Amino acid sequence: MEDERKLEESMAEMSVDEAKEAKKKAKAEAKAAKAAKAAAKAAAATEKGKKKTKLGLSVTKEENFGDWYSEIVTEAELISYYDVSGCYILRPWAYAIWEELKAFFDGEIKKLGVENCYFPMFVPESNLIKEKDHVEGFAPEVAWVTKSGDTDLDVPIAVRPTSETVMYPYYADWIRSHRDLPLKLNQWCNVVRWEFKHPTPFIRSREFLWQEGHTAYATKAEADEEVKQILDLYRRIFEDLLCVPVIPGVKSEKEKFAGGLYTTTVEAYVPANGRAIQGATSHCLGQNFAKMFGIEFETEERARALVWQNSWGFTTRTIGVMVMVHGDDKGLVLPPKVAPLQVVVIPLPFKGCDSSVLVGAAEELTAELKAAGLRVRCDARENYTPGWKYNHWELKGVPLRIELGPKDLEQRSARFVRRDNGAKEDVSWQRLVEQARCTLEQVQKDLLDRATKERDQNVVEVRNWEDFLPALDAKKLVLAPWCEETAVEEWVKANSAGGDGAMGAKTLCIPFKQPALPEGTMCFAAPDKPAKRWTLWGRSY
Ligand code: 86X
Repeated sequence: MEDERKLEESMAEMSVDEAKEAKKKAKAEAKAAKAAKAAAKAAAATEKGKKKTKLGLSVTKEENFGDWYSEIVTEAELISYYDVSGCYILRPWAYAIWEELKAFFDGEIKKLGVENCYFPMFVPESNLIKEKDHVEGFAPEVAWVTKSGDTDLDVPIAVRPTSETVMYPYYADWIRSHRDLPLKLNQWCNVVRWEFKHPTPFIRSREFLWQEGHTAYATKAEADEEVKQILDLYRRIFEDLLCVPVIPGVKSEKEKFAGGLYTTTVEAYVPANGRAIQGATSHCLGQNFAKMFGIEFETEERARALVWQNSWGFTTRTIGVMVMVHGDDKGLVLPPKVAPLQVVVIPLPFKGCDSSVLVGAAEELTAELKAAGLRVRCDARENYTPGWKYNHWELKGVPLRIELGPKDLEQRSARFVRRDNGAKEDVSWQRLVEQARCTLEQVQKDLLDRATKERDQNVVEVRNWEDFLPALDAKKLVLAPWCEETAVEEWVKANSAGGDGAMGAKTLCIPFKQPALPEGTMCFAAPDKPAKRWTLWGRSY
């Protein structure tokens, strides 16, 4: 009540627009706080539910996907909620996955000649403003430092929401001649965007980790080539590492990064709620930023020219997408290539059997797998039962469990149990390493295959408006011939928002892989306009 009154008072001194903005912000803050409370409540309910059922999760993925997700990310010890709404602690289990993604991408961009660097996280007010068009729409999301102790700073300093305005003044300085090109820099860092939409761990947080690549070339052709190469690395992060199929394509004019020339993207699908999610983006910025920041060079012919620039990024959101796609009612299901632990070995002591021999053998097998380069742990803890350990490591998503009981010991074999499908197999010690490798490879392949089948079943081709909404409401992504007019895109969005609060559909991308488009095909949403290309639509994050 008191807060509300204060807000009203201070609003009296603002312009109408400012007051509107402040009111919107306060409302959104209240909403975010409410969401955080709900999450905490869900976590408390989990505690209760678990005690009753003794199972890891208190809701199924199908029953309540939102609660399932909140629970799984905390119960599997990926994240902890933090006291600032929209900010999360990345615990070692999540950070180790991030490190795997990072190692892959970092190695690949180095092969392309990209160098790593680090720029400050603070943006002077004057730099941020230089770049008006690009910043304008984002302004409400920028976080500012205005004080040190209780003294106001002379000039407020922004916290980077992305680093174009931090880096490009220096590009203008460093680039003089065609001999200084190409310039290819990348940084691994955190960024802050003070979003007011409902926050979700990994998927939408106010601070997140990412890499941002910023490159400059003498020619558009070189820039175009790199945009594609980077997008393909993003595709590989999703498909080859996270086992999540993606659709690569180009964004519509409405959905592209406004400061750039064109935006390419990889788009993923979350079957549980039928929503699409942008996986990563690779932009060709054209010469827009070069003009704004004066990034010019002298050509071989001694002429002045503007550089062609790209920027590209992927974030910790990738982890959230993987959790949503593969997780099940027992917990996480981790693809072997990114799993912090790929194998857990569990000795099964039995009454009347010498457990020290059993544990010794389990530890030997563990050492052998480790020596072969696998990420393995032997869980021989005596204060937990085997059943508890099964649940625990299933919740954490470890791809392969190896059980060793007295019978196995006798037969010099071990029991393999796959996390993804529960398949069991007895393997002789002689073939242990070979079989473990082979099983993990099979899991990696099967996860992508299954997710691809499911995704493919949920992308439908639609040729007219009548079929569009029913497909969306059946949780599909829709591929439809479109005239590529922004007004039609806006009309579709407005007319696909459900009465039940379902959001409107957006264009996700114009896929590079296009079905045939017969001459004379009309736009699905504007039947008087010729269609230009098949476009992917969906309700999205
Ligand atoms: C767009 C563009 C681009 C480098 C990437 O997508 C990959 C890595 N950057 C980022 N974007 C903004 O430019 C932006 C700017 C401000 Cl001021 C903001 F508050 C939020 C933003 N969000 C996205």
